Amino acid sequence: MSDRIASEKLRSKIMSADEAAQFVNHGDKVGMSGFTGAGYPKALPTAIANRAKEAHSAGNDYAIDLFTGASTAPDCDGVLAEADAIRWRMPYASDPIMRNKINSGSMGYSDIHLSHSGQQVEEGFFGQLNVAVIEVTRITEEGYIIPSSSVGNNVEWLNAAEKVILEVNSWQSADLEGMHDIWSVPALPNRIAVPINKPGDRIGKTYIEFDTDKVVAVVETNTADRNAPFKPVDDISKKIAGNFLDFLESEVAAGRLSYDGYIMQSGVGNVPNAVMAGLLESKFENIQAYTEVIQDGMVDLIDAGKMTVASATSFSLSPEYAEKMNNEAKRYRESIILRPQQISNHPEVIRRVGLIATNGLIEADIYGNVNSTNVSGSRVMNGIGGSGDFTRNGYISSFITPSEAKGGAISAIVPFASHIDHTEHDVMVVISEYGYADLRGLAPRERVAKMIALAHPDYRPLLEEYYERATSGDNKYMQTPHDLATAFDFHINLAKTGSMKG
Ligand code: 0RQ
Repeated sequence: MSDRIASEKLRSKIMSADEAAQFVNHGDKVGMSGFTGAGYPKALPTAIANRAKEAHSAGNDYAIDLFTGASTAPDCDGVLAEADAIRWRMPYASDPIMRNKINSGSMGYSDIHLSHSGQQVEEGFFGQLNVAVIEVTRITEEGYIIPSSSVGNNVEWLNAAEKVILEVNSWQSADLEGMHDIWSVPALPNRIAVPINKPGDRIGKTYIEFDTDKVVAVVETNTADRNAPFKPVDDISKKIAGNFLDFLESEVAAGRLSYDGYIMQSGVGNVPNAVMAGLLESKFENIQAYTEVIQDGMVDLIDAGKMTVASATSFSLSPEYAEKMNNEAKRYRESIILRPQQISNHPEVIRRVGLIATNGLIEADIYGNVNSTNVSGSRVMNGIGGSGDFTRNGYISSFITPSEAKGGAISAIVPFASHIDHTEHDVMVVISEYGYADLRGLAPRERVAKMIALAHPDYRPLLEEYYERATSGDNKYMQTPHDLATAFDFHINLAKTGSMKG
């Protein structure tokens, strides 16, 4: 038995994952830990998937509604989706099997701002949460928990659920203890200000207190987080990173930023990781992060002495860096803070610290509306995640993207975004390998040439032709000119011919 369970009371609840899964019934709403491949339960998802398969082969219904912090991994979202064990899911998912189920219509998906998700469940927007399944590093003598490699919505799920199942994962470094900062947002109407003024402020406890009488099972595991490796930094990503740095330099030249005053938020993905590699070589020092995920590039910045503090809710590391974090968590906990996602993504704190938000996109239109979620307006990629929390509330919002996807068949700059997550009112700077478009202070028509200059040269004439049409003929309104009859020709071409070029 693991020496990580100090509570006598909870030791008596230790059982196998299959036994624990008997507490999860058809129709239950289940809140699991987990955020971008870190800190998700490793044993219960497979045990629940097996229950579903058995029920289905006996001709019975079995499906749960699944709530998490954000995406998980193949051995959580993947196994559950493959077994058709999920009816509905929130607030973010990136697993390919699950994506297919969602896009084929066999699974429901509510794509929700990550900062909203926990409070909406606690307030009962989705009904009663039945079970919380939470991975932990250690259980204290009082039965309180030390979270593992993510905090996510754990506090909210533990508060809201009727029953709690804990997975104690001895693969997670015991030295993670001390890295977490747990502070709960009081329920309405008793809200108070979140007392964080700087990314490095610690305001809470290193463990989560909850009603331990709700614990029905404790399951022991020893399994790695399944983090995926990042793609190597290619030429296009390097150019995007260079253009992003040019933009930061222009803010320094304008007197709005100093070389030691950059506070970063960075989305997950290959391009954001490349930007961080670019920062390693830059003049920026004492960088701070108030963000939601810590990826390899941030660990490199900490190691190089370029980043002093990183506040987030989770890790999203390659397997190599996850191993490194596990071995050296004691050192890293000096400069890394993991908070509940309601705090890491809190609009009030984001606005106060004055960070520069940088996220990826699927497409942006010539006026600066951004689609982060739905390919051709209807096929979900991952979800909005925290991009809305940071874009809307950051001091400056920026988006980074290659000008094309799928070998040139898709342009990232389109006449009219086919789905809009971040409106022209929120989007300030867009960056591709061809430069950056600073949209601040520009009326919609003044943005067009800057946005078209970000597109691949093959697409620029098509975009110019569209704008010409939008500002001529019967199209007489000039605030945000559109030619509605052809506004989605790029997407229609893609569907018909496999290329937006037609
Ligand atoms: O797919 O690898 O199969 O070719 O999307 O694209 O260029 O590697 O870029 O990793 O930064 O992801 C918007 C998806 C960009 C991401 C998105 C395809 C492309 C490739 C990945 P392949 P890249 P990135 C913090 C903030 C929303 C959530 C968010 C995202 C794959 O940034 O999910 O910002 N953002 N959260 O080919 C079809 C297009 C495409 C396209 C890219 N127009 N059409 N496919 N792709 N553009 C994190 C959290 O909140 C948790």
